[in-house]
Amino acid sequence: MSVLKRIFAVVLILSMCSAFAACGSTDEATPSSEPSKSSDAASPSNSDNKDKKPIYVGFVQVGAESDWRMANTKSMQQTFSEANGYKFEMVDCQQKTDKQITAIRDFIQKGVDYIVLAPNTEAGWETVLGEAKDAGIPVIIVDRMIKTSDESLFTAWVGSNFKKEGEDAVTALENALKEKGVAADKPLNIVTLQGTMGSSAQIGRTDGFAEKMKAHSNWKLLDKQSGDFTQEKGQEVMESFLKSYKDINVVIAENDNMAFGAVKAIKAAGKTCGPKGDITIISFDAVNAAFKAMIAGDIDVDVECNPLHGPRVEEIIKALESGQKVDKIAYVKEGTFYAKDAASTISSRAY
Ligand code: GZL
Repeated sequence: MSVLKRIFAVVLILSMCSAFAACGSTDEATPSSEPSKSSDAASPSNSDNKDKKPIYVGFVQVGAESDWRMANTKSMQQTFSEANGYKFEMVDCQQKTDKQITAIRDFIQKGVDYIVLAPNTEAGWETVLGEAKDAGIPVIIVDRMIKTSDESLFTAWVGSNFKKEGEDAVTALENALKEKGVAADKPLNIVTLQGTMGSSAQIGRTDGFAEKMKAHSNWKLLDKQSGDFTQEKGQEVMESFLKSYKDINVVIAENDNMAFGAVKAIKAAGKTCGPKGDITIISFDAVNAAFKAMIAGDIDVDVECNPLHGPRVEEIIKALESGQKVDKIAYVKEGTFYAKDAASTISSRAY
């Protein structure tokens, strides 16, 4: 080989080596308990946003059991879009906690940057969240809570105060009865359609209502049974209650879809419900269809449970990405809505 060719070959090899060295320094958004350093100024190729690797978010969703859940899913999908700089994968776990545990392990294998978990029930999370912690993947919990003594297993939780919601339902019932002109000392027979047993939404609402209703010695809880937060099961349970008890005065439905099922069962039994009906219905969630049911005169009051967690979770992730500390626990603000106000309020509702 001539001297000139040798010099050219050496120059070519040296320039190729320096090119490979530059590629190796691109910062991969690797999953870690530390915020990813994708915006690290040291790697000039990342200084421009569009070159940033999308943040990989794995969302372990309860299921698609209710209007509330669909609104929750929509909020997460709209927030963690590709256009917003995310790679977003969601697993619908069909209200099965074991499917959620499997989904978390899959996301660990995939090396996501963040795991967002909407836990179906409170128990059974310590082993799998320990695996996520060992893999250095932050876990953000939304909506319901997990039962654990080790708070290092999750980075942050954002959701509702379910016990307060249950207590608010007692106040809602007191006001609904006043609205109807029912004497405060009239004996009342109450049945409760409970949510998914063992979920913090069910536990909080059931316990919160039961504790605060003790102030009313004339209120009697005839029965409570789970309708699993679905309309179909809510209707089935209400049908069985109507067969067992001839004098039900109040239904506490731990979500709107079970309330919709209860309304169908009550009407099919030839009875009436709502502000002008025999049976008072207090529900939870306050989804759009429930406002329509209040306007139609079927439901008396709705205790809100806000599903729009997407922006709240994004705020947490952005803070973590920039190395800021985040609150371990954050409750969302919620209100109570009465049938008489439903028509004037529905247009302002976000879900
Ligand atoms: C409450 C949420 C509950 C809703 C139901 O935060 O977990 O699950 O009340 C949903 O509608 O199914």
